Amino acid sequence: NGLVRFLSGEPSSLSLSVVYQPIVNAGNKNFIIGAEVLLRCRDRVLGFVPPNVVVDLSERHGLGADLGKWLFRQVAKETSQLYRDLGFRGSLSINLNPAMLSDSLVSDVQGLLVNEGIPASALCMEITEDNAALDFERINELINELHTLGVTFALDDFGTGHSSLEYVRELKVDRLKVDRCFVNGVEHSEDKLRFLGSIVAMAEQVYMKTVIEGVENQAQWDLIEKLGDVLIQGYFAHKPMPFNEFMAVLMDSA
Ligand code: G
Ligand code: G
Ligand code: MN
Ligand code: NA
Repeated sequence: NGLVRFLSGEPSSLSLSVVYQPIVNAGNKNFIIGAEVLLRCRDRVLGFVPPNVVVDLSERHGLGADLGKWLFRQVAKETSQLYRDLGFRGSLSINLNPAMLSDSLVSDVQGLLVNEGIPASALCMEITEDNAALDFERINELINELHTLGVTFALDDFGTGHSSLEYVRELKVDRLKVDRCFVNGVEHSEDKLRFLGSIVAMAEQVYMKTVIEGVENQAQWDLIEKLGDVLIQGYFAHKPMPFNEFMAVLMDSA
């Protein structure tokens, strides 16, 4: 099928690319600390295909590792350009699919860092319950090994079925990404705001940095800014954008 051909570099009806969504400081919207890398998939016949569909498909057909390698290569090339040409010093967050959380993750990452000449601190790995799959001991070993290099980790989709409190307690991650369902409507609900505030407070207690996702307007921003030293990722700051646009935004904010 198209995915197989694309990943092996042959002509294909499916084409993959990545976009970048900046992550900023709540206290200063112009301070871009990094970006999340998001997969975009287009089929000549079907048009836009949701990234999670392509990720699931690749997992089911044993192509998850190939997709991961493609993603890593893409991100490493572009990250090295940001570091070299723009003096960017932030981090790029990559969503790991289950097949990427394998024993070859550490050597794959090491290879990339050496080949592209980027520091390990330029990479953050986002994981969810789906890919951590309860083998906390094994995942923590991988996290430890990558921490030794300087790579950081984020627990994604926190608060949904994809990432629960147990995962926060067990996994040695650096960032907590609060799912956007907690932000949705927060400007109309004292209850929601208290909930969000308590998540931020909990993360602080266990030395994790919080990323609040899905901030879409000024009212939400103003409330969240007061919750503490948090990071924000959402349409109100920036939508996901192609690499060239991301470079331009970084240059504007520098
Ligand atoms: O960008 P968008 O809102 O369309 O993403 C939809 C879903 O697809 C999100 O849950 C996101 O985490 C997931 N996704 C996007 N890009 C990637 C990727 O590169 N790898 C994996 N595993 N998931 C991704
Ligand atoms: O599951 P994950 O957190 O990896 O996916 C992030 C997804 O959320 C991205 O696909 C991105 O397109 C989407 N997203 C980012 N910011 C916003 C926002 O402010 N509002 C909404 N509705 N979606 C967002
Ligand atoms: Mn994510
Ligand atoms: Na998320």
